[in-house]
Amino acid sequence: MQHVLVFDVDGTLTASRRPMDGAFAAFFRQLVERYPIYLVTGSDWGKLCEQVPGDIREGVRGVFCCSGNELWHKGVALFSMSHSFPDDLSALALELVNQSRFPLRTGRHVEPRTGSLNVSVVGRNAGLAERRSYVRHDARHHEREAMIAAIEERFPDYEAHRGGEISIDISPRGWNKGRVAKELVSRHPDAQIDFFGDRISDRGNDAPLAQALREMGSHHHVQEVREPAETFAILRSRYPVNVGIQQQAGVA
Ligand code: M1P
Repeated sequence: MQHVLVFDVDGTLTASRRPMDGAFAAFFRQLVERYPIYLVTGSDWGKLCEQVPGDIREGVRGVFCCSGNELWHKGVALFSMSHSFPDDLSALALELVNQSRFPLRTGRHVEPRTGSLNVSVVGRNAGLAERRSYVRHDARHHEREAMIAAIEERFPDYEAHRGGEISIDISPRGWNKGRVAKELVSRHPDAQIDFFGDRISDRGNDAPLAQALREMGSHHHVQEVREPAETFAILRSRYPVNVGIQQQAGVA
């Protein structure tokens, strides 16, 4: 059975908002030549380009951005599903940001994206140290969980998920990564889809895609990882792509 490999980006292929590791990228290039591969990120295309090398972006079959609300192929947007969010939803998001007892604000707290709103108390301009500090705060106070509950209670037609480390993604109910499953299955009806994500448990934004694939058939495989190094290790053991290269080079 053909395998189609599908990857979340932040936390799965790269550290949050960081470029892909060089050794991992070298291995991944070989994988791209052998398997149909898709990337599925909550981020937009611009941020994805800062993280994933150009030849990998060109080589994959598709990149779903903004939680599946955009599909890109070779640098061209094939579809884009926008939504106009109610002003009072954006106002509530800002109110929750302002109510937080976390002391730092770096700016860009409510970022509109195609079909989703990204909300972050520390702000999208946070550097690494500010990010780490917010991650500790959130782990201690479960702040994002409380924000998600407040948003979904007041706006039941919308859903919210923890984004990566410091934010939540809000979208109209059903406009989540789960919709990607249908598109993948219609493109590869007889394949086994192997999905790797770091935010599958606890209402993470990879959960809807994991759930949709599980519902579509037990032959699909969902793998939760803790970090890119774990993804790399699993891929190396499951898809030993450099065997052919070693053989070509005369290595026994
Ligand atoms: O792709 C995963 C997430 O990456 C970022 O998360 P954070 O800044 O919270 O670590 C955001 O772009 C988020 O929207 C996205 O889902």
